[in-house]
Amino acid sequence: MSILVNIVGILLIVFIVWWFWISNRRSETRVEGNAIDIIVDSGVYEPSVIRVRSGEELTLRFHRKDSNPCSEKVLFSDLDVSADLPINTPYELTFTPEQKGEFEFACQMGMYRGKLIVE
Ligand SMILES: [Cu+2]
Repeated sequence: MSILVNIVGILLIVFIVWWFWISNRRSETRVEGNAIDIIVDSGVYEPSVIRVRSGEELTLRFHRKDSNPCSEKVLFSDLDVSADLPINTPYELTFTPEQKGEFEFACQMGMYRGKLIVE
């Protein structure tokens, strides 16, 4: 019985690692031009890891399809940028990331998570 519990526990860990690391890594995108479309649906930003150049104006075009109020806000807490996303209407968030580094962004409760990599 305890072996079964261990196996379930290990499978759960594998799933969590896959969900938060591998599946996220797969949706990494480098911005071509100065704008990128981001789908907000089913608990994930797609893409969730976005590479951009520092000092260039950047437009993130959010397409929110999730009616859950949790997905309404997007917060870049380290960059002092935030927005309220309407449902089924593209929302353009434009700013210029000046500082190089990795900046997490998330919904208000941190269920949706993404990362902006400024190079
Ligand atoms: Cu949330």
